[in-house]
Formats: sequence, structure tokens, C-alpha cells
Amino acid sequence: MNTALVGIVMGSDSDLALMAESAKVLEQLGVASEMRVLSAHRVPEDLVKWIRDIEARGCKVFIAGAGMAAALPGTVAAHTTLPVIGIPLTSSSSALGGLDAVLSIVQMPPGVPVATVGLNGGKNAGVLAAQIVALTDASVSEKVAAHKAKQSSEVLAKDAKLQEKGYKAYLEEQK
Ligand code: RP5
Repeated sequence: MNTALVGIVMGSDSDLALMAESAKVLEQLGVASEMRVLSAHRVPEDLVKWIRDIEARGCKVFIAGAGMAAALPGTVAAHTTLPVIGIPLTSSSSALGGLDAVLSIVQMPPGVPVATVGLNGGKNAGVLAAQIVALTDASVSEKVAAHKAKQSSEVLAKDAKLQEKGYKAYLEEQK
């Protein structure tokens, strides 16, 4: 098995579908990752044990996602000097639609940063983690560049289609 360069952790298996977006894009960018369900509130000691273990195995960056009073990314940041990317998640148990998690993750005290992506921003967290890995890995850097170039050509193709068909025909196709 490849060394996991990115440690992905979530507070509950109810977060899995959203967190899978990070794993998916990391796979596309050729970055090995490992996923765990380890809640900061429910299994705090197991969480710290995993952080120590994956760091010792060569992890370079963490992605942590949680909903509600989302302490997980900040707790990971408290226990590591590696960069931590936080993903606030909507949770079916939340009455606040994810705003609770946004505030919990983004408002870290000075000196303990969590790089917070948008609500349910699993894909962006994965791309950002790959960009961090790419700083010291030329093959990942090439894949990130190719990924961005592909995105650009997709948008330009859409614009060309809009110019060719006009907005009414384009809208019809989208129905
Ligand atoms: C958070 O509480 C989890 O990250 C999840 O988003 C939310 C609800 O957890 P479950 O009750 O679905 O396990 O800790």
C-alpha cells in the first residue's frame, strides 16, 4: 500500500458522501490518502492516536470535515504541525443548515490555523491538499496543472457552444 500523504477524517459516517469528494479528486490527482471516522467529541483519544500514527507514516496534510459543533478540524490542528484543511458540512441533525459548522471551523484562535473551504467543499479541500503535496512532488504538480487546464478548456468549450447556438437553444438542451 502507498504511504497516505493525506489523512482524511470525518466526525461521523453520515459525513461520508460529502467527504468522499476529497478522496475522489485526490485519487484523480495521484495522491494516496487514508480515510477515517474519528469524532473529536466521541472518540477523542482514538483521534489523537491516529494523528500520531499517520504522521509517523509520512502524512503531509490533513483534511478534516464535520458538521454541527464541528470541533474536529481544530482538534486535529491542536495536535499537529502539519497543515489542516477544514470542511464545514451540512448535517441532517443540524437545525442551522451548516452555519454552525462554518463558524466552528473558521473561527480558530490566533496561532492555530485551519484552512477552511466552503460549506460541503470536499472537492476544493482535495485539490488544495494536492497543491500542498505538489510543492515537493513534481508528478502531482503536473497532474494539478493538467486538472486546471482541463477545467479551463471545458469552460471555453461551453462558451463556444453558447456563441454558436445562442442562449435559447442552449437553455433548451439543459432541460
Ligand atoms: C458531527 O455531528 C458529525 O461530523 C456529523 O456531521 C454530525 C452528526 O453526527 P451523527 O449523529 O450523524 O453521527 O460530529
